[in-house]
Amino acid sequence: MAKSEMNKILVTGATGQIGSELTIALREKYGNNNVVAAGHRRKPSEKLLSTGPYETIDVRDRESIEKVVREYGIDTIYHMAAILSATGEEKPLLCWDVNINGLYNILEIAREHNLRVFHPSSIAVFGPETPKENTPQDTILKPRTMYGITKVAGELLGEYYVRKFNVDVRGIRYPGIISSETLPGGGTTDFAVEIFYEAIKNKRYTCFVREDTVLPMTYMPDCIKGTIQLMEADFSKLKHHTDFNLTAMSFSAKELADEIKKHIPDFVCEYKPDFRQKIADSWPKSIDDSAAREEWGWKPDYDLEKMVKDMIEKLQKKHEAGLI
Ligand code: AKB
Repeated sequence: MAKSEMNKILVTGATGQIGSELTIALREKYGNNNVVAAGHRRKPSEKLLSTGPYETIDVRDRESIEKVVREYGIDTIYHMAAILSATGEEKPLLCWDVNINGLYNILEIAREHNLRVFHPSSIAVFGPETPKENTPQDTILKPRTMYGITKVAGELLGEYYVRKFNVDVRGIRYPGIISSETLPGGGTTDFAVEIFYEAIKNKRYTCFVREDTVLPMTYMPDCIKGTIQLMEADFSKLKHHTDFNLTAMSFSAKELADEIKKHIPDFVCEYKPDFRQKIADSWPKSIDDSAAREEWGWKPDYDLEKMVKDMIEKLQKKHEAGLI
């Protein structure tokens, strides 16, 4: 499909951490009425409701998706609805149901209606046997979490639809995403967002991973930029489709706390690892994203220092306004 024809977008998981900001960015780019936000359980924000159409969709219910696709003449789906790693370990069957059956419904609808699909993958596709430093694009995928298993299966299923049915499916292996608009929920990298809210509100945070836990991360403006950039890339030039490695920075929990302390000197961070430590330990510390750089021009703008400064400025304003 030519770029100019892409103008009716559906975002599932639009009330989530990434979906909420992606929807607004897509509305700004393609026009408010051309981007339908769809949520399920979380309450949509005022901003989401006031800037364009909103629908309730359970991605496990194919009819509920198809109805919206027909009603709005959708041609592109950003399928952001998912159960993340930590919730996935607590509710593995729900994780399989939402992540796999939900994706299957989206792909089948895409095949029948000739739609384009963005489906996020994650660093959770990697496991303990994967090289941890500068993790290659094409490497061992033996995750130990149900979330990781659904993401590997999702990458493969998406690629199957590309090859077998000629469906345009693309995806990025998101690292931890740090953002100031909507709190994440149920992920292992959530500590890297929560720490900011607690530092600003209470000057204290109890972190659920050890201080030496290093993970790859990206700031939301880069995440949004990269996602839209991949979807605008020339499909025929892509060698990979559904599984692009992507990163902007890597740091330990302590390095993050120390950077925050530069802005909030009396901030105190304690470390009390829980079950999420094991998940974090099975993931890479740093990522080789050269395929994304070469195939569609990925280049992040934010490093640790710049991201922390921006996060603190944004959240401090929200705090002063009584919003957090
Ligand atoms: C999680 O922690 O589960 C997610 C992810 C890295 O996919 N943020």
